[in-house]
Amino acid sequence: MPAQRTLLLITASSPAIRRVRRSRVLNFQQITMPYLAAFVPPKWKVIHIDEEVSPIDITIAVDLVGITFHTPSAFHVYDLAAQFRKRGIPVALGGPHVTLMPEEAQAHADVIFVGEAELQWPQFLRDFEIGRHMHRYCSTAVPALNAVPMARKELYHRRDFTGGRLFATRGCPHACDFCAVAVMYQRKVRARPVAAVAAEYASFPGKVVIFWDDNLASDREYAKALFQSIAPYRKWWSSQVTIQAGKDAEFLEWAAKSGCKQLFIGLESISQQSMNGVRKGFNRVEEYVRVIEHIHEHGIAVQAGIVFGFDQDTESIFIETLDFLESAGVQNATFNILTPYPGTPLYQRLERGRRILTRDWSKYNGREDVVFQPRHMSPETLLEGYRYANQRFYSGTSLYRRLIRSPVGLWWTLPLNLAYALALRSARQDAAADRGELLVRCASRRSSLESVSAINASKTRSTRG
Ligand code: B12
Repeated sequence: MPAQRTLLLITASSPAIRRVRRSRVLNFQQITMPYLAAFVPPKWKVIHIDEEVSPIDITIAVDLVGITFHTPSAFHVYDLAAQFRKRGIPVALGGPHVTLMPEEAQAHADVIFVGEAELQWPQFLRDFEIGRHMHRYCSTAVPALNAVPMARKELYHRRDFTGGRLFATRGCPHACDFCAVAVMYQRKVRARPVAAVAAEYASFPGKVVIFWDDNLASDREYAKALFQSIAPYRKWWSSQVTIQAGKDAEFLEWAAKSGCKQLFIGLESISQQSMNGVRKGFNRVEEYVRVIEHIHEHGIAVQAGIVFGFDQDTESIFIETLDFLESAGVQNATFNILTPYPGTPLYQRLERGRRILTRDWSKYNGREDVVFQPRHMSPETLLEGYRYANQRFYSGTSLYRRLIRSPVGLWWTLPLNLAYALALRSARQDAAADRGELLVRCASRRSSLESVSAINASKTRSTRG
């Protein structure tokens, strides 16, 4: 009988991404490796190292290494791969960056996986066992998800304060030009069978479950059937949807009945021109307030995904966005700096315009660096406006304004906001210490942004008048 082989699966997290994520209270577990492990035949011993939790011992004795990563960790992963390969251990790479940049990744690996790997990963393992694997496995057709296994729970290592995480659907029908998903999944939406998803949902011992779907409301009939079947487990859940879901009363009723406590919605911008400019014109800004109210009426909190730096954004966008979030009583928000991930139409557009400032992928983190030349402001202003938004959102005044306006889920949204405020403060102190600066800069930036906004407001009044 052949000796048992050992496979090391790595969820990569570079120092750059760990720095970015230090202000996040909930550092969510990545599903990918525990899920891919479920496809591995039992004759393999599988070890999973999540770099968010423990460092990698490069001297570990294994037969094969598989690594998943996002763009900001690419260079870090190439270094890791080189160290394993130097020891003669073959390295397989996959994930969004590999799918979007296969030629680059190929140079650093023995084998790469382009696209989804439900069919190719088991095929590769069979090929590897007989010593005849290829160097590139491409998913030529998007896989159906009707018989995929549950992720292996014993391989989750992060303490992310959720009781479980899974996906029900994959893909999104839209083609927003900054989003990697539209390129990776070719806009093909697929769903796992409702019964299989409900069984995985029920199998988590914890009370809080996150659906890591791109858009759980892509197929609203499917979503409603799913909600009906998970309702009896009386857990609480959250997921990502588009604004359209917030208009569908039946969707919201069933979501609420089945334990939905919060929906993450990519509002992206309060500028309609910005939304039109990135092919997300279906986000109708004039509908935002009503949709948010509608979701709140169902007892569901809103987490808004906001992006700054679109071509139509001017300096006033920061203050106007924060004014909006406060007046709409939004409970949570994730702010991002527009980041052109390589392989997306946005990247190609900016590259054609010679506006890409760096190809250092570690700076493609959406939180600490601006990697392109914005149209109506300097990169520094964009970065400081982004910092201002975070600070103001988690300030005592904003917290009061937002949560008093719609006290949905106050018992958990208040502690979560306070935890974020504290985490942000300590991340800011660390970052300022890294840069050898004092914290006073942001305070002075705030007053300068506010005076810009006041000037813009008076300009608007005078043009109207
Ligand atoms: C959930 C999620 C998160 C969660 C958890 C992390 C995670 N990935 O699970 C959180 C909120 C923490 C997060 C953070 C970030 N995310 Co995120 N996230 C997602 C989301 C919505 C789902 C990922 C998922 O679980 N998919 C399900 C699993 C099973 O699929 P998968 O990982 O793609 O793996 C499949 C294949 O890619 C392949 N595969 C992947 N790796 C490997 C490795 C090997 C060896 C093999 C054989 C196969 C293989 O096999 C799998 C089965 O087909 C995706 C959107 C998406 N659909 O991908 C964005 C997405 C991956 N995130 C993205 C980004 C940008 C980020 C952040 C940089 C955001 C930020 N500014 O902080 C950080 C980076 C964090 C990090 N550690 O590097 C981008 C990535 C773009 C890019 N070029 O890298 C995506 C695509 C979103 C988008 N719309 O563009 N994210």
